[in-house]
Amino acid sequence: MTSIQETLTEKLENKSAKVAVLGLGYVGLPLAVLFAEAGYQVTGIDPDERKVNILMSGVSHIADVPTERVAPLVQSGIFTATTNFDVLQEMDAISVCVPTPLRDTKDPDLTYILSATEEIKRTLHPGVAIVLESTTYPGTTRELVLAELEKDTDLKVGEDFFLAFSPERVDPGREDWTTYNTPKVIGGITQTCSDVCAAWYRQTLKTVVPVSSAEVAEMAKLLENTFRMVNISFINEMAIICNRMGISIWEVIDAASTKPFGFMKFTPGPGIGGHCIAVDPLYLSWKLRSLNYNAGFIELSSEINSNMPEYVVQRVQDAMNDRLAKALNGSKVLVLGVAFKPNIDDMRESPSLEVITNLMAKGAVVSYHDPYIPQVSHHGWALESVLDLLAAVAEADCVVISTNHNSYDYQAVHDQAKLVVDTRNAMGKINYNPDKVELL
Ligand code: SAJ
Repeated sequence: MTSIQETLTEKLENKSAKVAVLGLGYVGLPLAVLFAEAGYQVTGIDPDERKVNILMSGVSHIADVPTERVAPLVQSGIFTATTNFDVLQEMDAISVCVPTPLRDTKDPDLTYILSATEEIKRTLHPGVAIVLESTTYPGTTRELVLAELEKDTDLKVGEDFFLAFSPERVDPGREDWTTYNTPKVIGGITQTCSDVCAAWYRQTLKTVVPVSSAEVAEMAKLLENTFRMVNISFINEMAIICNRMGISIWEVIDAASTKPFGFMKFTPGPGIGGHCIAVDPLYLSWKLRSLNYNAGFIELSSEINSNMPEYVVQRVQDAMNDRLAKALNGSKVLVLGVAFKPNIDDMRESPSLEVITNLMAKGAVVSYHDPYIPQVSHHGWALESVLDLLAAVAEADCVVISTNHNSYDYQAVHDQAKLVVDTRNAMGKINYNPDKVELL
């Protein structure tokens, strides 16, 4: 072990190390607060001055991190936030928690990782541990981040600075599994990188799972979320198959779920939203294309999910035709729930938005309601959530349940509606009239 590695490891273990977290979003802020509560002096860095100012006033902008936890850390000075990346020059440990979205072309957008890497490069010095947390394709840490850090410098990875990947596993809103107690995989560019970075994370998180390389850690996260995406697309296709055979997919799932082993329940819906499951697998298939391997299974799964909004609109059109003898064109359709999953206000990649777009394309007069999202603009249209839900339900020719928030009174919606197309089996919770309810 070099003296630099020894000294840094000691500072990380006795908490005298100065820690920086780049990116103060739903991943970075919980981690920054945990580091500070563990006793490190923590500097959160984010280019968004609004976020920094809110935090420096002792207020949290992230629901999972109560203000009551942030305020004392700011008041004591153990946690500070800034937009100034120069502070990296004094840091001993840096956790990079920046977004990795998709471009409109569905290709990875690595601009945030690249700009964070440039700032770290600009301030790189001996004796610093760097952990990338942002979900990305296998090889990013080595081929992109390390390659940039090693340019025009005598500093050596694994000797002077230590670089690892540790996939974030934050599920916003979840209370049982948190940043603290969710096992944390971590893999370094070299063994010494793994050792130093794991020693750092072990001081703060409940369970650290070292793996042999950054690539294993990068791939583990993609396996986790591609597994989920593929299984959701599978159950979506099973829903289409069951509908063609006049069998209730919901009853079939309930029956299959009685198997105590060898089965895992997923439920169909209007598609996949969110910034994880809808995005992460496409990072993998993009990387594989560069290796001249077509990940047919992933591409097909993504295609099935992308087609679900159109399938839902077809089911609406058929239900109105069969049950109301009404054309979709010119009819009033109310969509319930535009968030990408129940009980949250996040509508990134939400399939509900595509359902609305496709309904409008068929000439429907579309309105929506979502208790968490007051207004939406998407692909050339803009709507505000209706204010009087039940009045809107009564006025609509068809109500589409797209995201099944718990706060809805589904019995009241059912009783007021002429026709309900339910993509989430929300009506399964009540004694519904099958003459006016069409389940996916
Ligand atoms: N969905 C279905 N059917 C299902 C499950 C989900 O249609 O059976 C849809 C949801 O409606 C949503 C999308 O898929 O539109 C994604 O849902 P999600 O439950 O996977 O929620 P996310 O996107 O918040 O996923 C996060 C992920 N966490 C991380 O990446 C760290 C994922 O790995 C978790 O498994 C997931 O939360 C979770 O289990 O809640």
